[in-house]
Amino acid sequence: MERFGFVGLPNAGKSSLYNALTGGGALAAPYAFATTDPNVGVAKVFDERLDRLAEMSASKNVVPASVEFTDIGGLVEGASKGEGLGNKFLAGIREADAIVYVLRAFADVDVPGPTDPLEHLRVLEVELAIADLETIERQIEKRRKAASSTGDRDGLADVAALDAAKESLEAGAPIYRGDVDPGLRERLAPFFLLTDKPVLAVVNVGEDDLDRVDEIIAPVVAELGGRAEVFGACVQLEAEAALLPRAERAELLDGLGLGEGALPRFITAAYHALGLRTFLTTGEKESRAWTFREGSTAPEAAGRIHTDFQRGFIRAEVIQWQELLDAGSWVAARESGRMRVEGKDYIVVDGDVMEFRFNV
Ligand SMILES: Nc1nc2c(ncn2[C@@H]2O[C@H](COP(=O)(O)OP(=O)(O)OP(=O)(O)O)[C@@H](O)[C@H]2O)c(=O)[nH]1
Ligand SMILES: [Mg+2]
Repeated sequence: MERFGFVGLPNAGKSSLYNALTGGGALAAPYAFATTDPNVGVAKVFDERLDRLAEMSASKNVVPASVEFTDIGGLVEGASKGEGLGNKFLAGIREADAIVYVLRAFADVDVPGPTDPLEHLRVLEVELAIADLETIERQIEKRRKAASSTGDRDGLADVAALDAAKESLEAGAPIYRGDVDPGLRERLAPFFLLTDKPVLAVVNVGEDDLDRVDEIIAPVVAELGGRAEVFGACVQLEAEAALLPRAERAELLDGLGLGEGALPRFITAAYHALGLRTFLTTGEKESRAWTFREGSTAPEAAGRIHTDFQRGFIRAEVIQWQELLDAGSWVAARESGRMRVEGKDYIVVDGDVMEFRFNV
C-alpha cells in the first residue's frame, strides 16, 4: 500500500492529523517530542461513487480504497546535528512514497512553539536538504572516481545527476521544487533523496481563524509555487470530529461552515498526487474500490485483485460508474448493450466498474 510520511516541527499537530485521518490511536500532547516511535495507520479514501454503487447492488460489504500514513516525531533546527530526536526522523520517511508537511498556524498559549507556517516550512526544508546533501556526499566522490577511471557512461550520468541535485539544494531549492533537468532527475530515484518525493502541505489553522483560512495559507501557497498542493484545516477540530459517528461528524463540521471538513479532499488529493486511480467492483456480496496506477492495462488492474486474475486474464466487462447507475443494474447494462468488452490492451480509466473473465 502507498505510504505518506508526516514531517513537521514539534507541536505542529502531526499526531492530531494522524488521529483525524485514521480514527485515533496516537498521543497528541502539548509538549515537544510527544511522539518518539512512529505511528503507522490506514486512512480510507472517501468515494461517493462507491457508496452509490453499493446502494444499487444492496451490497452486504463496502470496502473503500486506502492509503497509509506514518506519524513521526517532530524535527527541529539542527536535527541533522543531533538536536531534538536527531536523525531519527530519517528512518520514518525514507521509505515513504510522498511527504506531508504539517505546518502550524494556530496560536495557543498552552502549546509552545512558533506559529508562522513559513518559518516551519523553512526549518523543515533546511533539515531535509542537509540530510540529502549528506547522502549525495557519500555517493558522489566514489562514483566519480569509479566512473572516470572506467569511462562508464551510465556512471558519469549518475554523477551529473548528483551534481545537479547538489547544486539545487545548495541554492536552497529542494529537488521537488527545484529545476533539475527531468532526464537527470530520473537518475536520482535509486538514491531515495527525501526532497525528491512528492509533497503535500497541511497548514494547521486555529479554530478562531476558520473564516480566513485562504488568507492564512496564501503565503505558503505562494512559496511552494504550485509544486505542492496546500490544504488549510483546523486539525484539532477535525480530529475531534473523527471520533464521532459519521452523521454527528457531518453535523458538527457542517455547523461550523466546514462542509465535510478538509480531510476527505486532502486524502483524495494525496491519492492522486501519487498517480493512483480507482476502479470498482460491485455485487450483492461486496462493493469495493481498488487502487491502480494511472496508465495500467486491464490485466494489471485485475492483478490488484488476485495474481491469478492477471495471469489467466481473458477479457473484462467494463462500464463507467455513472453509466452503470443510469442503467440500474449490471444485467440491465449488459442487456441494453452499454457494457463494453475489453481485452488485454485496454487502459483502465478512473471510475471504471469492472468484472474479469480469467482462466487458470
Ligand atoms: N488550539 C489548537 N491546538 C491544537 C491544534 N492542533 C493540535 N493542537 C494541540 O497541539 C498539541 C500538539 O499536537 P500534536 O498533534 O501532539 O503535535 P505533534 O506534531 O504530533 O508533536 P510532536 O509529536 O511532539 O512532534 C496538542 O496538545 C494538540 O491538542 C489546533 O488546530 N488548535
Ligand atoms: Mg506527535
